[in-house]
Amino acid sequence: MQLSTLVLAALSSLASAQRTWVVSVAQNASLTFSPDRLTVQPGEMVQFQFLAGNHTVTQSTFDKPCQPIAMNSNVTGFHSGFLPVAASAAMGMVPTYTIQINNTNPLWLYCAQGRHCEQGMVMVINEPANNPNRTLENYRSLAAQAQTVLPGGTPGSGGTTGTTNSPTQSGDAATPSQTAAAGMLTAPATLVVLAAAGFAMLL
Ligand SMILES: [Cu+2]
Repeated sequence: MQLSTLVLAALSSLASAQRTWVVSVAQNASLTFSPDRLTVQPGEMVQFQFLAGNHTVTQSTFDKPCQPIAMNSNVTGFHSGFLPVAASAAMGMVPTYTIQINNTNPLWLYCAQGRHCEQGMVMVINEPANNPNRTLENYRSLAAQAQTVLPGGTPGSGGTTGTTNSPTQSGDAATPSQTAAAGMLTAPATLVVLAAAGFAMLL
């Protein structure tokens, strides 16, 4: 009895740990993350699927969009680096970058390519519910007046890269994570991020 309860608890925690939200990067070659606002529970994964062009997903603070978070805080943050969409597409794959969310702190994210951030290529995970100033709209407005900084250091830090078989529709679908298990890195405590990069097979 107690044992089966334990097993169930273990199974359900496994299931929630594997839940993966998908964000399409540059869908239809647009300068967008889609969706650009996600609410994610601790333990769940977010997989960025790089569909076109040459982009990154990089963490900033709210107050200094378009700059790596390490420039403006003591948080290391994560940065996917540029993922080789064209090279992957030739192999029928889509490059991915996956992070695990460890708490409900907001994560403000931008693309560090060119002036994409200034042009609005930003998003938020776990937008604060009780702070009318810290909204995605305000972050995007600040970004429009910012200057994009490409992080130094090691690309792919803080996450896991890989590929996936087929791009899923962006939005609310939860899909099994194929890359989560392989490359978990511990993240700064305030951030709560594990990430993985990978590739996915195109249909
Ligand atoms: Cu971009």
